[in-house]
Amino acid sequence: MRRKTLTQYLIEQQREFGNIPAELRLLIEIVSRACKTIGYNVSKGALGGVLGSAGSENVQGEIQKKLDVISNEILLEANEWGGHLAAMASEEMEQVHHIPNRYPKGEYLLLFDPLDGSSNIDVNVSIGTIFSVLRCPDGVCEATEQDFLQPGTRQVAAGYAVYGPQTVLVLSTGHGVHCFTLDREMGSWVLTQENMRIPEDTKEFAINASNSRHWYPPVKRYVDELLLGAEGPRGKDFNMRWIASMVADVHRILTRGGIFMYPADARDPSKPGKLRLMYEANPMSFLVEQAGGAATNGAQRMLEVQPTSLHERVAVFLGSKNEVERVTGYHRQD
Ligand code: AHM
Ligand code: MG
Repeated sequence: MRRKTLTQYLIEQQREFGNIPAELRLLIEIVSRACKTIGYNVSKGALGGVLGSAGSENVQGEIQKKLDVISNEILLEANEWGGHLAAMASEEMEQVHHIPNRYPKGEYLLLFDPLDGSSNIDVNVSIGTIFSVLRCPDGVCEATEQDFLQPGTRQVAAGYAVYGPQTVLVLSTGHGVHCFTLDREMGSWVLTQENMRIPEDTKEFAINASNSRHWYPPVKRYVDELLLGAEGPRGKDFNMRWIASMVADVHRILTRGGIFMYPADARDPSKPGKLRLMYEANPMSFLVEQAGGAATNGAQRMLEVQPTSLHERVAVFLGSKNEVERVTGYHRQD
């Protein structure tokens, strides 16, 4: 059987269904090519001298790894010249990145976490890239942070790449979620799973339990009930997985279901959770909803949260619908 490549898939969508404008197709092709380059660098590891710290801090005050910096550069360079973007924003840059004047500008805004799961880089555990695409508001010549602050419902595309045992690209343009596997010999992304679906029920959950003493009561209640298993109110045993790379945890959930949680906790009430709304929570929530799952911040649908700043953090509950609704419901009762 001859499988479809990403290029064929995109052209088909554009031609037959009119789903993907040409400029968006170019954008996705360029991002996917950049992910290929990042994946190549990741796979070199110590041989490519890419492991370890870059000796700098990002806007979040986190020490940047060399691969954080390299991946950010790869995405910036790949996307500057195509004429498809109005501006970019990244976890690794405090300010909006403008398209240099020597290049034409386009109608889209691209946000990314260039290398997600940084703590796993040096230990050879799956890591990835997350991206989100918005339309630049009409009439804007020089996009500012304000232009990016659109709720997740406005995303026109979102996706991630996982650099793991296989390199995969998972993508949605609002018409289902599709998975492409990198054929390393051919250098092409090949469609390997169409219309990924998340089952509504699950027996698997993902949370960093080392923070449990800081959790607020709704999360504590929910996890305690899962841990009681068949003897508790849920009447069934649950299994736990935590990879500490959101891309890998979400990929598992898109593949076989589950719930992923990174809640806000009592450590620092000014920090609502760890993950960032605009380039982690929103693109992942878009994919999860497109696959039939649910995503909230504990209080409301994630995609309806109105962002107030580029790097704001948010509590995240996403995955199998019935579990996300249950834990969100516990927050409402609190
Ligand atoms: P990063 O973007 O700096 O890598 O941080 C985000 C990552 C997520 O991929 C993952 O779910 C989480 O941080 C793990 O956090 P922790 O180390 O607290 O378990
Ligand atoms: Mg991240």
